[in-house]
Amino acid sequence: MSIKIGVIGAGMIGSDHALRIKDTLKGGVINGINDINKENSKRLSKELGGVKIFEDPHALINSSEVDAILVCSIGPTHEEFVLASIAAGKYVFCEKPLATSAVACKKIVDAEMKFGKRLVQVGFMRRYDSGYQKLKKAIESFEIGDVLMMHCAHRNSSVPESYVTEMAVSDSLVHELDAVRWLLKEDYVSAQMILAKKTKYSHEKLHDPQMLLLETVSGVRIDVEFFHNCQYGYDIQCEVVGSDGIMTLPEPESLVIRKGAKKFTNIDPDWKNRFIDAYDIELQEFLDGISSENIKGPSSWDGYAAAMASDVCIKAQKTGAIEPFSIVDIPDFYI
Ligand code: ISE
Repeated sequence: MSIKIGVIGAGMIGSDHALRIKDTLKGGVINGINDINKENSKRLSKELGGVKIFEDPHALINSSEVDAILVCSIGPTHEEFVLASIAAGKYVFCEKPLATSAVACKKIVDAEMKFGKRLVQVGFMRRYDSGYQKLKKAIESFEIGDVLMMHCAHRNSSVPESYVTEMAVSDSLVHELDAVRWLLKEDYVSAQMILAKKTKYSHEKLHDPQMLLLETVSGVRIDVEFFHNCQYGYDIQCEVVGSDGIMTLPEPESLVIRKGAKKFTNIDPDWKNRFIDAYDIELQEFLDGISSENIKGPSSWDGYAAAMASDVCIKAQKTGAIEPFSIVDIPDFYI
């Protein structure tokens, strides 16, 4: 029997997820949607063949017509909707960030532990990307010896005026903060943020580009360039430097074109396409986790760890100093 899903947030990623459940994945059916923007709800309802629109997100969460919730609304709303889903005893897939502060994520962790079983999966889809998985496997088998450093880049062609300096961390950099911690199986001890020379393509409220320098418990150093108006496309880079060699995240497959005295490959400007397979796999795993009552994907604790890291990075943005992390032990519940 199909799992009945309610989707909160019918914008870009919410619509994509709903349509992949309808058209590509197995075991789920969208039974209700909600969006603060009525036009979005109407459009998505139509694309899904007339799915019921709920005016009130809490009515959707508590409806007997849905078994599980996808939270795809804007970041500041996540805490409220994830907590309400846990209170209703419903499985919930929450897009990143789990919440916009570590304090809010900790409330989710506490509520889930109190409930007594994992209900939450966080949308850190890079963990499902085949390139990142190859890197992880190679790191774990010491293919290049001990990891010493990593160089990462996260570039968007452009972002809207609503995208401000802090969001560059909580909305974008949060992917690296999770992916690097997952790849290395280590927490961070310090972060320093460097605001680079500002591009002429950025707007007043976004300092762009920026650089982050992280250090892990064992002393691995990671630099991340994040650049939100790079103009040329959506580009994610990750190079791992080890004691015995270097490994690079594979580029997405792309035709090599020879034309007009040039040889080139295209770079997709849309971030939704870069990890399209990973999105499919993470959501299928969520549906399968519900069926087997065993949610295995990125947990509330992972969302909390990423939010603690985001908070430190946002502080470091303001102070320009090397900011320390507090080390928090992971509860057995999440091991
Ligand atoms: C966007 O909001 C995302 O969610 C993407 O995953 C991220 O890589 C991008 O930088 C954000 O703008």
